[in-house]
Amino acid sequence: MPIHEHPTLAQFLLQDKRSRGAFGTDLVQLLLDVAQACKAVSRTVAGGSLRGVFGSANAVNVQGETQAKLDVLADEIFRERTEFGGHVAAVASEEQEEPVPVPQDYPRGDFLLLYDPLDGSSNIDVNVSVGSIFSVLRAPRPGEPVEAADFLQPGARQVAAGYAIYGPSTKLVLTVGSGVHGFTLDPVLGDFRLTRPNMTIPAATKEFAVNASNSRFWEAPVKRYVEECMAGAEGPRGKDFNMRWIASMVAEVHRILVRGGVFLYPRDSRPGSRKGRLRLMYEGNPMSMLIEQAGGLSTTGTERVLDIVPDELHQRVPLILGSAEEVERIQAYHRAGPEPVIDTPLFNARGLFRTA
Ligand code: AFP
Repeated sequence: MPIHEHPTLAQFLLQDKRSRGAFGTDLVQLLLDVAQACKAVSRTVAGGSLRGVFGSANAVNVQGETQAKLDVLADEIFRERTEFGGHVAAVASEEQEEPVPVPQDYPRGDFLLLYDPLDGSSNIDVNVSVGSIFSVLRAPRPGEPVEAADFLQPGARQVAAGYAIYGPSTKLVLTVGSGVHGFTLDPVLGDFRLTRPNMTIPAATKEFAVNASNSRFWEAPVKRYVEECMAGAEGPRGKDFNMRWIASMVAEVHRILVRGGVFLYPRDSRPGSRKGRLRLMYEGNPMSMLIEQAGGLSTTGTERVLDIVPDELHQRVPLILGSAEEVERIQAYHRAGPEPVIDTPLFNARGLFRTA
């Protein structure tokens, strides 16, 4: 592959910096440190059962979720690979209750890095794609010691966001505010090489991703949307849809960026999901920046995710994101209020599927 056709991540970022001047070398260096962390996580995940990294760490994180050994390892890798370079003031992780300032003897940088070091952990032991998600904010008081409140910035203030997906190949997808670009890890040379410049999401789609087993807990607008998709060509949408659910958000978002689609993890009536399941700061915000940069939309159902002013670091958020026409439709259903459940032979009034 000629290098100019598939520039490395470093070449691509430096070229963007030189041509647009929208960011400095310090952000380039931070993103290269993040890429190194993703490579190290990729190799650790690939080690799998041969390296004894599967299974539970017999610990519970701030979310109250049992940590996989790889959750803990990936968290350590991200912190060690990013705190030394002098580009961050502090990091915040799904696996850490509080933000972690860089050690006293390291230079303090101007950025705040947030990450979910391993998303989709429940898929690890069954060899399904997992990933890492990251978000970059500016430290509001450069050079000063970081306070937890410094992280509580709306997603619209992100300067960069992205994810790595550890699948049949390891890919890195990121934005620095000028489109979304996909890189593939060259396993021989160890470089991330540009393979999908300017990823864009088709406005229309026939594919939706939702955990349909939660349907009885959904609010009416979401029930209406999913039931209309399930009704297919005979229903109000007049076309058939396909459903996917990988239970690894990174994989769902990657599919949507590659071929379109809509992903829904809405709030529901369960005690732990009344504000949604996914976390705003290091899942919702970075994925929403990517989706919008690629021409899609990302909403809670009633408001733009990137406009949310956070109250706490680990707050959850309802997420509906992807192809613009579908997300706009779902938002319209939320504005319209309760609608009658559609009356077709496939559905009874009580739920998604015929019980007879
Ligand atoms: P884990 O990291 O605990 O596996 O959760 C993954 C996730 O946060 C997101 O990546 C998936 O889309 C979603 O949860 C899956 O949730 P369900 O298991 O409720 O379907």
